[in-house]
Amino acid sequence: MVDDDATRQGYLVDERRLYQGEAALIVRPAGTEEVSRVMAICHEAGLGIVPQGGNTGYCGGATPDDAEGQVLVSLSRMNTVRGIDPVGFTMTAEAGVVLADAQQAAEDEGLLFPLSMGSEGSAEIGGALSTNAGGLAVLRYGTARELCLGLEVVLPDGRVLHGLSGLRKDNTGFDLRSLFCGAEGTLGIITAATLELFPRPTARQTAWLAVPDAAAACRLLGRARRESSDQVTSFEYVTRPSLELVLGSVDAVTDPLEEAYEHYVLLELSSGQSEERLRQVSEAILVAGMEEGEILDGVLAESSRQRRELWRLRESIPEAEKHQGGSVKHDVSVTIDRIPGFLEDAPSRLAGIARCRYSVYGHIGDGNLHFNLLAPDGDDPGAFKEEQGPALSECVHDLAAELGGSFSAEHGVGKLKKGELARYKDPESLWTMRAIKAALDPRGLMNPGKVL
Ligand code: 2HG
Ligand code: ZN
Repeated sequence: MVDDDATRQGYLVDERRLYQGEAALIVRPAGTEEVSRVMAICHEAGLGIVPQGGNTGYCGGATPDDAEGQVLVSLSRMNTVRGIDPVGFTMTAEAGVVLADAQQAAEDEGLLFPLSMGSEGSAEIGGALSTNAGGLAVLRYGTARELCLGLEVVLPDGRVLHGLSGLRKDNTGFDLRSLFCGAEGTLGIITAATLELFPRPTARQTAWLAVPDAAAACRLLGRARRESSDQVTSFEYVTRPSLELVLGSVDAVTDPLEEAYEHYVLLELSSGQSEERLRQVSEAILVAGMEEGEILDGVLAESSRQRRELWRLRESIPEAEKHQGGSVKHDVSVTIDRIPGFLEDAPSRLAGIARCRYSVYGHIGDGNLHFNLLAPDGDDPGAFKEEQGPALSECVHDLAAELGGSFSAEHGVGKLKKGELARYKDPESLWTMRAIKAALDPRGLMNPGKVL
């Protein structure tokens, strides 16, 4: 149990400091049996339960609201890797294992756990699965849900669903594991998972490329996938204003190119081939991309240090936005062919609402844009977010919906985007979600006020 006020505070406020919660109790169970006992007691007493992992989420999904009598269950002490199967390429890890530690455990066995994101030093397996986190290598390896082969879940009344399994083929009815991935703790608590591992790539090639526009970036993505036999691991898009935020506020970073361009791509290929072979493949893509006008300029990393520097430019954008007092964040997805249309239409629509600065970047290889809006220079960021944020967000999300896209590609729903879920999700999907929630958690005790 956590009972001193200073430590409690860390659990009661979310990563983005959007929500300040209250909890009657904060408990840190050490194992599944303890989670089960806590859940059974809360169920009996009718107390709401808020599961929490690394508390790095963007939508307030792990923060209790201020309703009285909620119990916050932190999974962080459950941080054991229960085992690695080097033949079946799987890892069974408890919910509180930090992503970076899971990556390290796989690496120690010569394998790869590919779920990777800026917050991997704090984000935990349980939270990543509960929010179906994405990150920087989804294009090649999939989201958290796609990496999950089996789950152990404590149900709202304390019973344990023993679904840990390394089976790749098991067509025996409903896919329960998918149900809990992305449910954000509203159906039960994930306590452990069996996760898919991969061979470690022996070669990596990383390029920072200036491209004429997003349409050219999308064509280049297709080319890179085709010409490398799908060895593209990451294909990240960065616009000049986002790069400038980083160059202006993050230590020890430099623009890799001499000239300034409006649009960039961070391209990474990886394979089990030799470094020379992958280099040849990468160079052939870059030469063809230049000939076809998809690339204007670029550098191919010459060392792992330079690779890390290029990645730092991309990964530091959220931090650079924080230095500006934060942004009105959007995490939208559309099919890749619609990205250029989205980027073309959005500014003209937003111009009618409020003046703003843009920080647009994201996992364009997954059709996922972080379309973030900052206060105009000199304006108060807090007032901008509060006064202009709702109308700007509605406009961005409406446009994504019109293009058949999603208002939340990877950050989930939590508390922040509950209204959007009700607005944009079709009635039949909402009905199905509510029916599942009512069946598993009829008393509405699991993560009250989140998602639905
Ligand atoms: C990223 O891709 C994260 O860097 C954060 O999803 C995005 O801060 C953001 O808007
Ligand atoms: Zn992202």
